[in-house]
Amino acid sequence: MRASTPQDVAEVLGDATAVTILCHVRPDPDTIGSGLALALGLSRRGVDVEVSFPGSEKLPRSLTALAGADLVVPAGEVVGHPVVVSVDAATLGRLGDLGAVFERAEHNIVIDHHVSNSGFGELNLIDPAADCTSILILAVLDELGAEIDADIATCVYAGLITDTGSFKWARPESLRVGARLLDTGVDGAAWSRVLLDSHPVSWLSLVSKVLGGARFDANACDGHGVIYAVVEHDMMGPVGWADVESIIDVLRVAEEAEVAAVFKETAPSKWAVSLRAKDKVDLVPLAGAHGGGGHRRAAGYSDSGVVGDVVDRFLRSL
Ligand SMILES: [Mn+2]
Repeated sequence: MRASTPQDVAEVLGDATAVTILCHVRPDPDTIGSGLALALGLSRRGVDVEVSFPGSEKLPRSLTALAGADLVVPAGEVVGHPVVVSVDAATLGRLGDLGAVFERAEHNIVIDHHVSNSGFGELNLIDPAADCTSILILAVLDELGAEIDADIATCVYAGLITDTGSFKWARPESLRVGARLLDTGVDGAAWSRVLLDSHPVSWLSLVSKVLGGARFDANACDGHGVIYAVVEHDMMGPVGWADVESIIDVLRVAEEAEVAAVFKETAPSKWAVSLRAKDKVDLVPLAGAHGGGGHRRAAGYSDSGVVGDVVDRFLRSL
């Protein structure tokens, strides 16, 4: 795979008249922020743009207030333009049914920052040194000469603050970009609250139930310790999946555990497993052994079956 540069991508997008932008399944603020920032930049050049993500779920409420959210179309209504861009998806599988739209494009482009991304596009702008995909989108927009106003900057900022955990593990470049974005007029305090610090009251009782059932295994992972918890489908009640995604951030504070895992039953017997590590364990091969991927300290995979088997398969693989 030849690595593509922001210039390479800008060259193709600069000539495009219609572009489809695909975000990953169960979209997070980085994939949606990336998609919308690029969509806004392109539509202002007169490009016909559609943004979508696989599945029938709605866009999480916290993301609907981003500028450009009106450019999102349901997966079933995607036209599939000649140029298709995948943003923040580590594999073609993360695009679900929309993977077919990606594959049949005249030109397809992958923009991502997951180290496990093998490069499944014709152009592959993949930079594991970037804290988020949206920072790579900003580089492409700069190459296109797009004006980065507060609307576009807010979309980029959404990916930046969430993928760096409010800049907790941000690299210097991310802080410089963050300052540049805030200078355009992004309301950083409001978006931090909306994207990172807001959950319904029902989330609190779900978290208390899930954490109450958490298990700690001090011997797992060569004695580094693992903590894990399970969110069964019927426990979720009114809590949406986007709120469930953040439970791992509560669980991973356990200081005796190097690795934290949350098993989320997204549909009966269908599981999404989120993994976090501190500094000793590389999660990429661990998630990879289960068909998933991600980053060294944050990764995930899918599994199916009864909860006991899914958890056992995980524990045996450590
Ligand atoms: Mn990301």
